[in-house]
Amino acid sequence: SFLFAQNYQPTWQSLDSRPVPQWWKDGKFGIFIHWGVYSVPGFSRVGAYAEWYQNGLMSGDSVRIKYHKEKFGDRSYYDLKNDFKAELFDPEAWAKLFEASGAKYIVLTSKHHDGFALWPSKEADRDWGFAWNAVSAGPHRDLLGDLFAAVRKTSVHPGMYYSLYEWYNPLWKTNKPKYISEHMWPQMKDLVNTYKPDVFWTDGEWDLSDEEWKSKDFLAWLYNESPVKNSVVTYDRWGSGVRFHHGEVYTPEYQPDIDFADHAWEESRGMGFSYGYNRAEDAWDYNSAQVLVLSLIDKVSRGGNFLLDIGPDEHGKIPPIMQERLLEIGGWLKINGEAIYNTVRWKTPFQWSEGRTDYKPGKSEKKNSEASSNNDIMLKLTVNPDPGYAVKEIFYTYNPATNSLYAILPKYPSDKKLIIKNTTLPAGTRIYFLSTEQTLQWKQMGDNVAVQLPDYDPNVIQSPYAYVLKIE
Ligand code: FUL
Repeated sequence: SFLFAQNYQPTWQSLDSRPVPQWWKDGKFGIFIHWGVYSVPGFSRVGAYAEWYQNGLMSGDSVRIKYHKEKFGDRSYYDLKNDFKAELFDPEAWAKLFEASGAKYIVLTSKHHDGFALWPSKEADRDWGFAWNAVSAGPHRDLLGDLFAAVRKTSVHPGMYYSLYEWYNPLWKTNKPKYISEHMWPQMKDLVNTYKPDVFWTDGEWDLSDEEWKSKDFLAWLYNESPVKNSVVTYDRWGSGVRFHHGEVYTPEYQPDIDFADHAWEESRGMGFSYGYNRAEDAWDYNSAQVLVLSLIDKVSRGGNFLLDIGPDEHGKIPPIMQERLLEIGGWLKINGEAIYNTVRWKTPFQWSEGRTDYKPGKSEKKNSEASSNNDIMLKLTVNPDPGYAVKEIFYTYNPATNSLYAILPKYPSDKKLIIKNTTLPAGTRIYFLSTEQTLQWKQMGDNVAVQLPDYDPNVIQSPYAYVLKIE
C-alpha cells in the first residue's frame, strides 16, 4: 500500500501527534533484558540495581567495594570485560523462550550507563580509547545482532534500550556537545539503520535538556526518514523534565501506583529488585508467577503494557528461575491470552472487593475506595505476596473489535457468586470461562449482573493464578 510521506516537525506538539504503532498497543507484554559487563559481578545489595555496579564502586558504596575487592582484587571494572564471555549464549533458545512466554517484544540493552556496546560500535572503542564493545572485547560476538536475527524468526518484535549518557566516558566528561554529536548520535543512527529495531527505548536522559540532547531532531529523523519509521515505538526519556509529559510511551519504573488513563504507558521492573542479574537475591526475592501474572493483568486492565526484566549472566545463560517464571506466565497466557492481547481499558478497569475478611489495609491504603491509589493490590504483590490479600476482586479488559468484555478474577469466590457492578447486559449474552468454555447462568439485578459459578474444580479449571470469564 502507498504510504504518504511523513512530515513530523521537531516540536513536541508535532512529535506527540504520531500514533503509537498498533502492534505494540496490542502486544501488552514485553521482555526487558539487561545484559553487559555488569553481569560479570552481577551483584548489589538486595534492593539496589546490579547494573549500577560500576557507579557503586566509584561513588563509595561499601557493599559493592567489599565484594569487588574479595572477588576481583585489584582488577578494574573495565578488566571484567574479559570475563564477559557469553560462551553459552544460544540466541535461538532465548528467542524460543521469549515466544513461549507470550511476550510480543523484547528490549535489549544495546548500551547501558557504563558505555559498553553489545554491538560492534566503533565510536565506543574510539572514544573510550580501548576495546569497549562485545565484538572487539569480551565475547567477540555481535550479541545484539545475533539475538535480533534469532528473534526475527519468531513472532516477537526485536527492540533495544539505549542510554544517552555514559557515566565515565572521557568525551562525556570533557565535552558534552561533542559527545552528543560525535558519539551518541552516530551510535543511535548506526543502531537504527543496521538493526532496524521495532522498539527504541532511551534512558539516562536526566542530566541534560531535550534541547541539549537534540532529542526532537532525532525523533523527527526516526519518524520521517528512518527504516523503521512506520513500526518503531519510542518512549518519554528524552531530556530532564520530559518524562511523563512528552514522548510516545510513558515509562513508570517500579512505580505500580502510577496510572495514565489517556496516554500510552508501560511499566518496567525486574522479577526481584534489580534489572541486571543480582546474585545476592534469593528465591524469596523473586515475585511468584502468580504475582507477575496479576501484575500484567493489573496494568493491561488500566490500558498499560508490562515490560518485565530478566538479567542473563556473563555466560549467556538466563537464570533458570527467570526462565521458569517466563514459562509460567506463558502457560497462563496460552489459555487466557485473548483477555490480554488486543484489548483496551474498559470504562471500569477493576472492581474492589467488598467485605473481604482477609483484607488487611496497610498504612497508605483506604478500603474499597475508587479514590484510593491503584496500588493497593500492587503494594502487597511487590514482596512475598499472599494472593489472598488481593483487594481487586475483578479486573476488566475489553476487546473493541469483537465487543467482548473479560472479567479476570484473582481469586475464585468461595460463595460461587460474582456480582459485576454497574453493568447492563443484553439478553442472550453468553458468559463462560475461557479455560473450560462452560456457559454460566447469569441474571440482571437492577444495575448489576449476578453470575452463578460452578463448584471449584482444579481439574476442570486449569488456569491457575487468575480465572477469566468472557462476556460476549
Ligand atoms: C533506569 C536505569 O538507571 C536503570 O539502570 C534501568 O536501566 C532502568 C530501566 O532505567 O533509569
